Amino acid sequence: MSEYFDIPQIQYEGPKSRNPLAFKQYNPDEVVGGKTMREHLRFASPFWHTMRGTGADPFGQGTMQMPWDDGSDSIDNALRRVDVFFEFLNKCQIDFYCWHDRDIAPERGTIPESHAALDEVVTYLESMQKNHGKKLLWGTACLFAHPRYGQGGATSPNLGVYAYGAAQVRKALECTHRLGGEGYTFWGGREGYATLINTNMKKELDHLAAFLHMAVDYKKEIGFAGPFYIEPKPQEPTTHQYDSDSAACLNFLREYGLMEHFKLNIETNHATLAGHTMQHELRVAADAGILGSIDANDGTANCGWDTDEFPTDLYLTSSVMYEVLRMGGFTTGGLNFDAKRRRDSFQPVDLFHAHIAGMDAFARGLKIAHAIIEDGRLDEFVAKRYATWDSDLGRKVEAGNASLAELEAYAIAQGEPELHSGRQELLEGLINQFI
Ligand code: XUL
Ligand code: CO
Repeated sequence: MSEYFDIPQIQYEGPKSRNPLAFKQYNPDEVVGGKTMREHLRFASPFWHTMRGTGADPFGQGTMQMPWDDGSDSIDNALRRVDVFFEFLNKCQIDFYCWHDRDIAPERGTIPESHAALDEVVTYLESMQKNHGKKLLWGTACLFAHPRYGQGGATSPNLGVYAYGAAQVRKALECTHRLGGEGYTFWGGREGYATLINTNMKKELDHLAAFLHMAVDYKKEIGFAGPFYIEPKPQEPTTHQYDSDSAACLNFLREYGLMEHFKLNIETNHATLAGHTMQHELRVAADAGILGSIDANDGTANCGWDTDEFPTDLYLTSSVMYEVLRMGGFTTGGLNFDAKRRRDSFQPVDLFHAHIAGMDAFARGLKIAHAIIEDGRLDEFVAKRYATWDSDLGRKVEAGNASLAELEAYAIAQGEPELHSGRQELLEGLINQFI
């Protein structure tokens, strides 16, 4: 196989290294808290950004140099992209990847022809995974790029479009299963509305739930054991996306009896668009027992766009890894860099710089989060803050067995409660000791 990148495999050289093509923090086999970094972090690269991202934006054409890509929608070109991608994964020491059906294979004029094109590429991916020891973190179907999905896929007002989407999801699920995918993601890019004036929201949500129930049925039929993920995002491209944040997803899943079949795949820039921190979104999901996987990126503060930047902020990566460690680590999930290089980072080597920066930031975040947990002062403070609940009455309330009258009697007997400081600034300083 010919080489497309004149770059050696990236190695760990330690924090003092000045080699731009070396890891400074990510040392795959180094053990942190009983597991190697590789096992903790489960990095994935997304086919759509890494291989198909052209750098085009609403104001200008693509900028990325991709000498291997002839720009055609031929199968040859699709297979060559797979070669390039696997060389990249190997050289960056990334064990997992993710795809949309339409990133890896071209759409043809009819559904059977598109399925056949996808099968050809998936057959090749299967052999490449085997030869290179790589795994599919998750697959997904793109129900948002083609003009037919302009008004939604599983929430389209048009049954014909809905059926088309069903055909695509059925096939993408089959392919994910064939590739031993660890999970399968639903991101409802256009599952929402542009305006309520022309929208029957109740009908669209009912249709979305029916669609997902059919996907669950199909998953059982083919024996796909991995979880389904919903990826929340509040808007863009829609004005309002139904899966707007973790809490909205939880409500939807509970309302429609889908909780046991789904986890969430949470993305940083989607959290910030929803007006939340990433840590908030992760905590909401983890507390409900459905934090599945992470789309690891970042956005520009105060910019209302999903800029999908590589995550390099240590405060962010530490808080993410704190939540991941707190829930006991990933099972099927991982850290998928749903991130793209800036438009002016147009050379192939920039792909490496971007992934190295993200991987190093998460390796450091892992160590920081682990050290904070080992230190114990933060968790101890939080536990103490709720100490009054470790009493007979506290336990009674928590078990749902107390009454307002009983609490009133307690309040009268106790008098004005003694308050304790929340010590936010002290704790922020404490966290900085580790960063
Ligand atoms: C879009 C986005 C998607 C999903 C998969 O904002 O994050 O790439 O991750 O469809
Ligand atoms: Co994403």
